[in-house]
Amino acid sequence: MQMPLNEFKRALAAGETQIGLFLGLANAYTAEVVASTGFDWLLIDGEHGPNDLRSIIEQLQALAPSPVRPVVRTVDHDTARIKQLLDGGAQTLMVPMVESADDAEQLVRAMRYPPHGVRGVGTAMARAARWNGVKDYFGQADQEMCLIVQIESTTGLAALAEILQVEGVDAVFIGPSDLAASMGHLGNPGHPQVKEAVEGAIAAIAAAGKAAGVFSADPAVAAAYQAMGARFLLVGVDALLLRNSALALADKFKKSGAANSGAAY
Ligand code: 3PY
Ligand code: MG
Repeated sequence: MQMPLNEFKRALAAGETQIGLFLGLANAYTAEVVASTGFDWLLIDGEHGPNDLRSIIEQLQALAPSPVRPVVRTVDHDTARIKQLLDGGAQTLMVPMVESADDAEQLVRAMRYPPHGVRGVGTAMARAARWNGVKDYFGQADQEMCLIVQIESTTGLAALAEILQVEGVDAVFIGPSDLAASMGHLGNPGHPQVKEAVEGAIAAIAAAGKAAGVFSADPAVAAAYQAMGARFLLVGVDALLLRNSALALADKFKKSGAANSGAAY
């Protein structure tokens, strides 16, 4: 069996724009529904979504037959949990709250086998290697890994220039909600100071030749970030799409209230 190629990494390297959606409902069935809707990538959210290793792997399995590119957001920086996700078949990880070049370097090492990193070896148990069925897995695994670090605090923002120098960081995603909180604007990612910080970060990331990503559930804001150079965007959340559609339909008959804007997630 051939090594599965990381098409998301290739698309980012080629400068292609990738439009994506958060999967926060944490199950394979709804992931499969969304996979049929035309998004370029889907973020299986292991940070805030109620996921565990098994539910993440089930979603990767559900998405595998579709051309949509899966990305998994980790709950934290833990090397052992990262190893389990990689063994489960995740090739692109988005890691929250990266605040220094040291953080980023440790994550690069977690995703690579020795001598370039510290990833443990256990391919007989690993879906990633199709249980030793992938030819030359060890020769190809590192190069198919894609690391997206999240900048979402004032500390991370201050360290952005040095984080961008770390070899092995493929892309940088700005988290406006946590960034807003860290700037004293909790719940207001659309605050002008936050938007200005996001715009500055997008420009710095693009100038360093890396792919910049960002989230906004407000289509006008997402389009503006795209126009400024963001190359991979999250433009909504599955749970909010379901809730807002249900609210709107119920409202049509019961006049119960307005849909949630989804500005803060
Ligand atoms: C944030 O906004 O804090 C995120 O992590 C996602 O955009
Ligand atoms: Mg965040």
